[in-house]
Amino acid sequence: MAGGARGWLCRDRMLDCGERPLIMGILNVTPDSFSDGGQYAEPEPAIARGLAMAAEGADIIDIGGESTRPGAAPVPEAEELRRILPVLRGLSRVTTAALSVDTRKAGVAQEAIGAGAHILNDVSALRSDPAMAAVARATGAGVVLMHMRGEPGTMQQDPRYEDVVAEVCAFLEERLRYAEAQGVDPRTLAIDPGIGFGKTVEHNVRLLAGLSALARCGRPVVVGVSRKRFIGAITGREVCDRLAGTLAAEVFALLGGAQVVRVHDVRETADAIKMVTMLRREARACPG
Ligand code: HH2
Repeated sequence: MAGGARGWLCRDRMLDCGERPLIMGILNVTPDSFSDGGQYAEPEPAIARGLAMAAEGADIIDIGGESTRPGAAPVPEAEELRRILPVLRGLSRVTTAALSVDTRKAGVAQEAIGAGAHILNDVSALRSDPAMAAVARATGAGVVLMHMRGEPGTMQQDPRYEDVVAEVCAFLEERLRYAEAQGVDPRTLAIDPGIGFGKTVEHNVRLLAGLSALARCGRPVVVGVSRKRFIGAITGREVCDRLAGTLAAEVFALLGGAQVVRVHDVRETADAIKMVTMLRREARACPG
């Protein structure tokens, strides 16, 4: 909303993130995700949930077969594929929403694209698997490069930064340079500060307050705050009761320059975006 990239190339589609922010609906087909773990572990309810999110206004459905919550255990490639492929295949037949796969494994990414995925959402920013950049280059898939300090198993053990905004920016700039050096089309790249990934409550708040620094990188900024722990810490609410805190943080992020929000609650986010887009347009047309 505050400048930034206007388009995001994801294989054969150019997603328009200049007019209004895009909604990335979360579909975790895992038994153990922190918020929706176990709800969509079977293909049928998962496909139904993906379709429902698209009908509610999701532009992108982000399918994850491995939880990255703090302390999560790694999942073998075959198991991750078993979880996500039927859902990707099923959804690609029935929805026009872009499909994203939340994975750090090049083998999973390659198969996922064969099954219809358009976007590789890599929380390790192409660091976990050296073959990931080649998959991105060869397929032209959209890529989310996310900042994470450490690994999900240990990342919340005393994370420290001198200047969290500057350090996250420098990391993402380096990852953009790396991807381009590997031959990945820069138009396919998006960046994400990785809210909750190796960060304290204060770090998350500072990053959201300083988001415009990321938007200056010139690529779409993706932000995922949905129901996360820092919202619980600030509001005193349990995971199932963090919608109001989530929406406030999302709207704040959008006004600060985020162009894609990764959310569980698509319907409510779509309403919030309609309101904020309208008000923002009016404020630009008639400042003061
Ligand atoms: N957060 C989670 C997972 N993937 N990807 C991006 N790009 N940005 C995020 O902030 C992000 C992400 C963690 O949330 P969730 O998927 O709801 O939980 P889990 O990792 O337990 O499956």
